Amino acid sequence: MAAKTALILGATGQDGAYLAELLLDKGYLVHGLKRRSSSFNTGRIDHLYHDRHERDVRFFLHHGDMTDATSLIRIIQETQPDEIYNLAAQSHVQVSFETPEYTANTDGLGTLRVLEALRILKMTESCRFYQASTSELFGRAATVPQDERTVFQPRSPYAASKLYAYWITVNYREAYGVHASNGILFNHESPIRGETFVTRKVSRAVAAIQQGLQSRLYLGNIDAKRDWGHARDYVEGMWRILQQPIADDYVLATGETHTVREFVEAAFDCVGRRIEWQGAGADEKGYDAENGATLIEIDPRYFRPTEVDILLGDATKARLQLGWKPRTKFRELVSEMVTSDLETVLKEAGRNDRDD
Ligand code: NDP
Ligand code: GDR
Repeated sequence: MAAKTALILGATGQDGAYLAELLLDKGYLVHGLKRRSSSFNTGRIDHLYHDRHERDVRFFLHHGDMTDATSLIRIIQETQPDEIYNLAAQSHVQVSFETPEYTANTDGLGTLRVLEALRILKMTESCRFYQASTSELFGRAATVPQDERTVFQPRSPYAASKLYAYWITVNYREAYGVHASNGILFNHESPIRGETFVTRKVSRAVAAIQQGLQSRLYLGNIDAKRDWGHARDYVEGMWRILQQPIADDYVLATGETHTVREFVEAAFDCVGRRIEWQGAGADEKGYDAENGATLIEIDPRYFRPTEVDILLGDATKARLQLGWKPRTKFRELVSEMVTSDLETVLKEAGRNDRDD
């Protein structure tokens, strides 16, 4: 049987990198969309990339943008994928309050552009479509835990844009018979998570503080609760969703929730430091229990205009229908991230020494 062809939109991001690796392992031909940037943006996938002139090359990158329908139509036409994974997005919730129109254009209309390209190219039957939907859709949901039946109450321009993308995916499934599915994924992290998401910000800071390169970590709302899993486990779920005979929508989650505060404590614990907290609200501080040094301060700049207080997912449907379950436990995730950042910080410090 001929190898399947996949197109990953957002191939340069955290999930794109893990998914490309998974699909290449499964024998797929993988095409990825990357956008033009003034500096290199392929660091996460460079290890997968080989010169086109080498033999047996199965991973290709194409310049395009979710805001540019012409590029999307051209790339889909040229690559003729069996499966499209739409992971491309302005994915930072706080940034979406500052760039709401761009976020809507990329995350919301971008999804429409891809689905419409399938119609224009008469590929509604030949190509399956995965949409990276999010637990942020639940927002201020009244019920905990959240599953596929929980009512959406988005709390940010990001979530509102993803709400449109969710429903347009459902609509193209119902109206045109596209095999189009939503994965409603709860937070998933890894050592290659973007540096401005809270988990990676914390793991990097712990490593830098441990090496004496940073003195403090400034955070926003440390009482927010998230259901954090590992990206490696979640891309496996994305693939399983597209292998189902009938398209459907699935929650992927660990079923455990932790506060940002607990993540911070667990991360410092990885380097043998215990945190004590004093004060409240914006005046709260975290101290090193041993020597009393202030390690964490609250900076209200990181408070969001509207916050999602608690996310906790129920992935029973995915477990029963996809046979999917997350493998990585919270503590293992934190430890893997801190260990990786300790190595990175040491390498960077070594490079700087050489520059001196
Ligand atoms: P990242 O932010 O790491 O990656 C996003 C990807 O989208 C990057 O490749 C980025 O390119 C690309 N991108 C951004 N804007 C555009 C654009 N205008 N045109 C083309 N490409 C663009 O996100 P993750 O990998 O963490 O998440 C993947 C998807 O899953 C996103 O849609 C996110 O919203 C969603 N999601 C993520 C969850 C998580 O916890 N990680 C949970 C639920 C949903 P570049 O590298 O150049 O920035
Ligand atoms: P989130 O992830 O908004 O859940 O979206 P993020 O890590 O940005 O925030 C998680 C929680 O931590 C609180 N927080 C801080 N957040 C950041 N970024 N920086 C801080 O300094 C800080 N201090 C506290 C936040 O207020 C929030 O409550 C992620 C993204 O990957 C989305 O694309 C995805 O859809 C959802 O997860 C599920």
